[in-house]
Amino acid sequence: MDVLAIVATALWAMLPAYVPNNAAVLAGGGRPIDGGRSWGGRRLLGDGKTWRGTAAGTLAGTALALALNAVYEPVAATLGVVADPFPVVAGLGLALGAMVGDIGASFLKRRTGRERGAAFPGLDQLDFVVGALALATLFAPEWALATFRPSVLVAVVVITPLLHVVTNGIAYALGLKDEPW
Ligand code: CTP
Ligand code: K
Ligand code: MG
Repeated sequence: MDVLAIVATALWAMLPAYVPNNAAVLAGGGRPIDGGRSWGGRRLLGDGKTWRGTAAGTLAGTALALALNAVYEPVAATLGVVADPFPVVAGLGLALGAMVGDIGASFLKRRTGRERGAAFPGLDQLDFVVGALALATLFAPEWALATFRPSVLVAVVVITPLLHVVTNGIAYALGLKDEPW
């Protein structure tokens, strides 16, 4: 695979994991997942992790995988994407995994004394990648292992933080997000 195909595959395959966080920002609110409970004097997760945001993010990411499947023939071939269409469970794994990774990061932030909205450089940019890859591999092992070959995995880990910084900066500038991370 040449570099362009590697990058195209990385972006295409991770799109269902990129969208959930943004959908959660737009749809978030309502009952927090931790129900307001604390542990060791700190919130378990905090008010920033809600059932509604998590459900909306998971649905949006899964729906995007199906939408990408619908345009697979012309678009994937044109871009040089080297991946089979998303099995539904792969889309679900990527989307739910992204949400779970982000929730896990909030758990770690609260345990380390960081308030809601505090930055945790590195973790903020990669938490959802780890969750998405883990659940996609669990739910759709054949597809995930064939898609995320080592070169594609390296591209994902390099490109995602850059993309994360840019999209969150835009969301912040548009007033959709309280902090640019
Ligand atoms: N959000 C949500 N449910 C989620 C994830 C995000 O409702 N599972 C919404 C919340 O309104 C949240 C916003 O998206 O405030 C931004 O998400 P994020 O930056 O992840 O949360 P923070 O509020 O910064 O909280 P934390 O410090 O725990 O990351
Ligand atoms: K976050
Ligand atoms: Mg935040």
